[in-house]
Amino acid sequence: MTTPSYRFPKDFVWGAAAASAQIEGAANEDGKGESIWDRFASAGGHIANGDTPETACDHYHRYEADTALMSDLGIPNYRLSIAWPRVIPNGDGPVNPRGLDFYDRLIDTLLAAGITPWATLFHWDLPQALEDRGGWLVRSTAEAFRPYAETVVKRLGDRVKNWFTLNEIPCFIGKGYADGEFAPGRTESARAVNQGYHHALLAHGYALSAVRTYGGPGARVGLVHNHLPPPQIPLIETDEHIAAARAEYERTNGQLMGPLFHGRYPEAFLATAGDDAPHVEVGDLDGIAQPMDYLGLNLYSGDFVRAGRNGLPERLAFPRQFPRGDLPWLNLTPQVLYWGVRHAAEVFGVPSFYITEHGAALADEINADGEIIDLDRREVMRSYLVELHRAAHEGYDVRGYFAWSLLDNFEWAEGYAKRFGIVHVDFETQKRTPKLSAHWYSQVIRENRIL
Ligand code: GBH
Repeated sequence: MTTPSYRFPKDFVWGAAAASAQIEGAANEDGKGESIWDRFASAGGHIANGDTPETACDHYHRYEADTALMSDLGIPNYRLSIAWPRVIPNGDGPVNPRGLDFYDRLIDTLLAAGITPWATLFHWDLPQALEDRGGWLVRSTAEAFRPYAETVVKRLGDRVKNWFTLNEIPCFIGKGYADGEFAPGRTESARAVNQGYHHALLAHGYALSAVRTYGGPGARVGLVHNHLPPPQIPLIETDEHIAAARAEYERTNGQLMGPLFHGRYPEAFLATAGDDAPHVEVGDLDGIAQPMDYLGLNLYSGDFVRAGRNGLPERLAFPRQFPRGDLPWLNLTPQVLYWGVRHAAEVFGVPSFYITEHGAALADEINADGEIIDLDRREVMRSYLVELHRAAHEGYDVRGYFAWSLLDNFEWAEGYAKRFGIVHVDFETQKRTPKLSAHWYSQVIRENRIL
């Protein structure tokens, strides 16, 4: 007998991920304040089919059953997020004890089921009250994040040991304040947006300090990063195309990864930004560059890049029939799981990683027996995991993978029509049905290898 192939490292962390605004519902219950996504939805015209996060998966009331479901599937780790407006309804005012109590109950329920919680402090649901005072474009929002993070870590830190500060700065700043596709739907100047990026970095540093100060023994913390534009996959793995892809990766990630991992904005970024560069106060970069324990990466799709004419990096357009999921940007490019890790390690010296999200929106169909045989999603997950295995095999310190998402959920501006879950949700009845991908994933976890 030969050794089975595609084994993952011992202690590899397998999990599923979700986010508060996408699953909880109970948008106005138990003292929760309004979030920018509640406002964005009620304003109308921004979200497909007029959908809102008001009820979502009703996880706020169904967390016990959802935990039992995870436990039945053998999912040992769960990445959740805490809703800032549930905990501090006005963003920087008094704490809402009932909001904190919910997370307390949730964490206890998870732990009792043997599931390890991984908590993200901010996954886009900014309190509307803070947006009314300027949102991420003003420094006071980052200042308000500090006491919020401290409150949460003090309350849950005896049981939550794995923390993420912010989810995807390029998304909530870029899409929220530059192109206006996401809440709060603003389209501001480059100068203002760069300042917003800086405030988000600052908030990350404050949250990191909160975990270091109040997290107790064994607490660990990192940021969840994503790439806009998508990570660069060399067209063919030759030295020259790899160099082109790497150069483009460095150029497009320097604004965040420079401050985080080198303690400064890269010269190239400052030269390009010119007068639009952010204003930085003394001490800011020290806080931002405090060492993290790991970097989380959300990786869905990449771009192919080659060394073009003049040796300059050139991004290739995707053919019309290139395989993709149920969203225009969701090009199925498994190599992104390898290159997303390798570029970050090579260019910015990032030492260790979790894949905090990967998954696919697909047009699932329920068969006559009520099953969802999502052969497509399973194949996508499988092919991406092969590339993650390759990264681990080559010695990159990839410690875990979280499937996005546990449940079909409120997919932001796409509403409920785009389904990322490994568990199907009927939004009329709230019935949960694990898809084939969930049953398959459960077996992958059990055997710690790709099947
Ligand atoms: C993640 O965002 C979120 O963390 C999660 O909440 C969400 O549900 C999930 O992924 C699925 O979308 O064509 O170059 O403009 C990922 C959001 C959306 C980021 C698409 C980059 C556009 C690439 N991504 N996106 S581009």
